[in-house]
Amino acid sequence: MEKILIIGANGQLGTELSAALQTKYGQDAVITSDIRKPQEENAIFEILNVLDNDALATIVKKYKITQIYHLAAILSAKGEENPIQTWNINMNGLLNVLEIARHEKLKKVYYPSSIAVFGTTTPSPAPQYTSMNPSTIYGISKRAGEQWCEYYFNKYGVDVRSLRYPGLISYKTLPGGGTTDYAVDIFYKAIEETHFDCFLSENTRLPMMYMPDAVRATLELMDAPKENLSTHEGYNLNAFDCTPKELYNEIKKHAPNLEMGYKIDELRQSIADSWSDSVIDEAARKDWNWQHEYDMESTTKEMLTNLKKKFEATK
Ligand code: AKB
Repeated sequence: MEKILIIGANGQLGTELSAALQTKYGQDAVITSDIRKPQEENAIFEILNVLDNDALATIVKKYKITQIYHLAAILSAKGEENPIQTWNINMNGLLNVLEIARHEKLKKVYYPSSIAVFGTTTPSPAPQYTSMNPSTIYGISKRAGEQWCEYYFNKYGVDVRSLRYPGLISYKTLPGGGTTDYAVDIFYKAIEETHFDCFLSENTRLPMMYMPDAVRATLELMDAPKENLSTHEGYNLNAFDCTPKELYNEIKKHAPNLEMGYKIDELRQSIADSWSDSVIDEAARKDWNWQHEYDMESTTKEMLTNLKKKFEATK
């Protein structure tokens, strides 16, 4: 029987992945953890700072954990406020997880990577194997993390798997501190207000994905036969790409009162400018049959419908 530990379960991806894993494996099979208690406890929960090796080992032994999903990380823009702390959390957290996986012979580990591994020398669209010179500490730590994953797989046989997520668009939990966050904020403004100031310029194109696709991709990768996987670094993962202007025009079809202005945040603009506009995910499609379901149009419809329901339920 699988026992799954999710580290960083309260975040944007963690809340939805935890729910999906509970549906797949059962309530008792999923142990959620984070540095703070969640607002609502919908699962077995433990306070855990991933930098605390002893606490991590105690939880792994207490629940006889067989798989870890290590999601805790500081994102691209937030990470620039304190690069050394970001490196410490993003890198040493992963090394603690890989070490426990090796010593306790865990069956599988999941490690999220990101389009932040790409940089100004990466061609656009970005191939799976390409030049990478990440410009943020988040990107540098994700790229190094990918390489550590490949290293632990080759040297110690730790079955660690990874995806390079694009910007994730979701309505359940807000992202925090990323460069792609505008693509979530704009939907909240479309429902709650009539004006949105975008911190990226109108033609900044970035890869994006609706959360249900990201969750399904994660589960499918983790279920794929090991012999089919050609890499244990992050797989490129594609759904659609868009600019703020294109997303705004799509939302405006459903929320005609929304107006958008621009208040450019130089840090996040320079990060976005260093990332590839889109990615080539042939390897994911070939190795484990990845197929996205949502494009910009269907993501927009789903986001607006679900956010409306969410706001009505809280009234
Ligand atoms: C960020 O913007 O930092 C994240 C990411 C693309 O990894 N959403």
